[in-house]
Amino acid sequence: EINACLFDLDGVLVDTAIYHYKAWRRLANELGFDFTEKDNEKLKGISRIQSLKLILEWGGIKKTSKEIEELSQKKNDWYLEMIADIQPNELLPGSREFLQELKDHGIKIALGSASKNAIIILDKTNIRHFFDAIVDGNMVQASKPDPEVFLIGAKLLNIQPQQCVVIEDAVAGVEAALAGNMKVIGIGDKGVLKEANLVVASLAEMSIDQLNSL
Ligand code: G16
Ligand code: MG
Repeated sequence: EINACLFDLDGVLVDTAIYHYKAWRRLANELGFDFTEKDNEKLKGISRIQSLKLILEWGGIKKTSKEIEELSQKKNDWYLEMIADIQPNELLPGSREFLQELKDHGIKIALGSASKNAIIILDKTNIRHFFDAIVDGNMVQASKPDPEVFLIGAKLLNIQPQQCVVIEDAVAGVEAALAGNMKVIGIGDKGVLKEANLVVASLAEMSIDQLNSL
């Protein structure tokens, strides 16, 4: 039986994945190279610093840790500019409705995001009140595919991992959920999120019944 749902944020509830992509590409371009949307899949769900290290590798560029810190700050400033005016209408299809359906059925709700900007986004899109627990990038030591972010969420909700479903758009996040002994629903492409227990195109396709059939 499923008693809790743990949501990833970027790419699941809100369409912020595109802003991360734009900001990282701007940085790469400034450093004299580019990367593709396919490369970008590898950045989803991993931390800011890890993303930057991977991008620098792609560009064949070496930087000191001080420079890495400055570059990640620069990307984050651009990202914050892009999300400054984010509106509830940038919630992905079905997000608010599915959160409401879970609430109506007494299923606990947690956030499990790698982002350090998660709370800002929950506030601006008016969905923070749905969450019984919020775990974000400021609270974890190890990032996805490590299960830490979801295990902390389950603990805060006081629900066993086996009774949790994670909803994720990233390969790293699907792996994290499975490593934590949780069920996982992928949002996006079946070919990419092969390991998920179920893959749907968006939360608009989700219903409570599907949770218990996993
Ligand atoms: C998100 C994105 C990642 C991003 C990470 C850190 O995680 O998917 O691409 O690198 O947050 O974001 P920030 O720079 O805002 O701390 P999630 O777990 O919500 O998908
Ligand atoms: Mg995501």
